[in-house]
Amino acid sequence: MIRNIAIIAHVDHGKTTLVDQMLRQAGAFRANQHVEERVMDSNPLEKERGITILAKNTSVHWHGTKINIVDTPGHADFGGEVERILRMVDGFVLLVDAAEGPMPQTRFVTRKALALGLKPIVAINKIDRSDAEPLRVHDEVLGLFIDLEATHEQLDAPFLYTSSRAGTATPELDHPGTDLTPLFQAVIDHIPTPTGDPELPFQMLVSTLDFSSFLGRIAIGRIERGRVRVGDQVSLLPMGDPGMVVDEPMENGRVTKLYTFDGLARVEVQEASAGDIVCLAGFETIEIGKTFTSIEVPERLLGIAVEEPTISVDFIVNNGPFAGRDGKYVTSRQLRDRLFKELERNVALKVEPTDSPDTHSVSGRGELHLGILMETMRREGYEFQVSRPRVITRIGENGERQEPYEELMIDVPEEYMGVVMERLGPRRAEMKEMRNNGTGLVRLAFKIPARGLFGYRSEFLTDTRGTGIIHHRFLEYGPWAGPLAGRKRGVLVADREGSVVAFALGNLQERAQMFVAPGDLVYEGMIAGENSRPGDLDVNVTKEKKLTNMRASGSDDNVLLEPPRQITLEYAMEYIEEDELIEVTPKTIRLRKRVLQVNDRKKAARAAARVADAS
Ligand SMILES: Nc1nc2c(ncn2[C@@H]2O[C@H](COP(=O)(O)OP(=O)(O)OP(=O)(O)O)[C@@H](O)[C@H]2O)c(=O)[nH]1
Ligand SMILES: [Mg+2]
Repeated sequence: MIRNIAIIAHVDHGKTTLVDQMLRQAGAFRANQHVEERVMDSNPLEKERGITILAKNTSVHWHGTKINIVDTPGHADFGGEVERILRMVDGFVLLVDAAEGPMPQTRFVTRKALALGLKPIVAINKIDRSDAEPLRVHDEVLGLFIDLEATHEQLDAPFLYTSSRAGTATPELDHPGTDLTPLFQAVIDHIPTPTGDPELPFQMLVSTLDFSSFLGRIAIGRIERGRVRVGDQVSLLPMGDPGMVVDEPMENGRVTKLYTFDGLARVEVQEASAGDIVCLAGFETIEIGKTFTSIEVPERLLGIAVEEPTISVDFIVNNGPFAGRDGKYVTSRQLRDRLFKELERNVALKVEPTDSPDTHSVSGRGELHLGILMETMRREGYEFQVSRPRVITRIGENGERQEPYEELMIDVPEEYMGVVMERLGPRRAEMKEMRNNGTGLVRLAFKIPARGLFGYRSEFLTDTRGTGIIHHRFLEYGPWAGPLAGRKRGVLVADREGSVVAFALGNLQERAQMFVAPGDLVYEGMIAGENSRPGDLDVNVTKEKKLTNMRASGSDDNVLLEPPRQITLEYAMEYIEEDELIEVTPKTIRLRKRVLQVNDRKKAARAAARVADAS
């Protein structure tokens, strides 16, 4: 007996924590086994950031039934991944935070899951929160289901009130849950058993990919029908319309390895049959959306469309003065090879060469998607530079230029509503909804060009003193919104190479927020801080105090310095302008001007002014 479920939700609503508890309560761990919190977030970046990046499979046994579980990422950039894995399950557990209620990503993943005809179980989660309003959220989820045209059967979904953290579920708030038994029972009772007939010819859709240096590409999916054994000859069909495939080139080969999921482990098996989720290796041309079949009956399943990227950046070889000091891999060849290798698993990514062999255009689903790639590469020892992100425009049906729009949702204390609206106006945000829940918090929903959001997050956090919550996700393509104002403040640019001196910063910090600290190395053209006014300033951050007697540099003063602003990759991507670059190395992230020499920049500015005057 098998059940296949996906756990879906908006970011942070508690999916991975719930899977932890399901594993624990179903006895997936040995009694004395030490297990880390949110064990499914197994890659180091996931642990560090506390978010799920890749969907992952696991399984538990509950009273004789095997439940395959797919934990999914909640961040909007990875929505495509959720959509793909939904093809290997028969039902889903939708988690909704009992205080936040349905959020943009809740709507997105729920729409996809309902449209596939999957059976839902709703878990109103985090009911232990002091601001939880489970009954209100219950109604909101029902409203969402109706809005998304759920079928009668889907509307009949069991609703549970849960705390992932405590590991409890209950169908009735008056009777607090003690464990997850009601959830397991709901899965057994309401999620259908996979219907595929094991006696029919083998057929399986590749829903996700994995890669191992030992086995090469590994396909993960649910066996639609039939059975498969290690050593079997099977066909991997090319992409195309569903139905019988005749006269198309396909890869016929032998299955070399088969695994199923069992708790945190993958277990090697000799045979698997309809309904189970397996990993299958042995084929070179495995791709998401392709169908495996028996040789005799090459019948293709409906494929999976991979979502189109919406933003792109240039990855450029590091040509700054400090190039090669930190990194192991710095040449254009190494950069190129690494970027193309990424395409094996990162299916929503695009890499394109440009006119310059030093530059590749890399496109993805958002800043987090691209930021994770950059972070991963720098940890592997790569060094490179990144341009300001551009939105990917397209041409509409009537030949008009279109750009991506985002759905933006903001929760703020009432007193900050004014400043939010004031900032978003010039960014071309259009308000769609405003709701005051009476507790002093306001929820605002906007539609805004993706471009308009660049750089807004950090402004928002400052404006609302960290009390606000902001979420956005891709909505649709719409008309080009015209020019948008760039960064309001200029930057301080180092005018020479050297080591940063406290004395110099002491003099500058009145009118600037620094990005560097005493002792840091800077070069001419590197950005050292933010000017509190518009316009860039060339400054000497290596300037020593005139010494009257011998003192060591750097420690020559008792100036009290504000700590420098921490520059993260995502922050940098939002921050920089077109004439600037991010220099990424394993040890540091620096911002710089594209043109490094002060004089060259001045010349370029004069030339630009002349062009502007003439037009
Ligand atoms: N109060 C409370 N906090 C919870 C509960 N479940 C999870 N959390 C907290 O919410 C945060 C996010 O939990 P995760 O399990 O990582 O959420 P997620 O849905 O997997 O997040 P993504 O995978 O990034 O979308 C963590 O800090 C958890 O400790 C709960 O039932 N109650
Ligand atoms: Mg998670």
